[in-house]
Amino acid sequence: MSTSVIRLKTSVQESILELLNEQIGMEAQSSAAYLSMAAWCYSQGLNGCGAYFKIQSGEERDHMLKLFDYIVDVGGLPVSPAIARVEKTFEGLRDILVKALEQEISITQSFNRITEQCHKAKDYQTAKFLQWYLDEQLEEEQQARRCIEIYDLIGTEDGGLYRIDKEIIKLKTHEEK
Ligand code: OFO
Repeated sequence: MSTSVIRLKTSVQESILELLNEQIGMEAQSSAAYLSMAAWCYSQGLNGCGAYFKIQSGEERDHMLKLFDYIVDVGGLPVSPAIARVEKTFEGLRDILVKALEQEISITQSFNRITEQCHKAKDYQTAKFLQWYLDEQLEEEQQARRCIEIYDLIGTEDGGLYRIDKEIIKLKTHEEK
């Protein structure tokens, strides 16, 4: 007689699992978008920003895997997400920095929505898990805003882009604060 492996019932509602899986897709898309931003920066000689976005891309993948692991832990089935095409050309570094901030804001809004649904479903365990992401988003939005401030404060006159590039990577190496 063959044995089949079945997943036991989970306390996390199917609708919440679906939202978490959608978030996996969002984190993967974010990771891909940041990698594309890194590629563009490197192509412009902006190696500090290239490194900044490459690190950010890795962080987004980590966020994705943390969600993946949680779904496994609660007995659900996580997805391996499909990635939509990402933008490859940008108007300039400031355009990228603004897009990065907008991306982070939409991710924060998404986590707020999922957390709200968890509260409605009385799924306090998942809501507690999501608190880590909300804390992380506070930091990520702050960092994305700081990049734009650095850009605007230094300006692009007199080799400013070179200095902006040097300052932005410091946000990841924690030399700036
Ligand atoms: Fe994972 O979104 Fe930024 O963080």
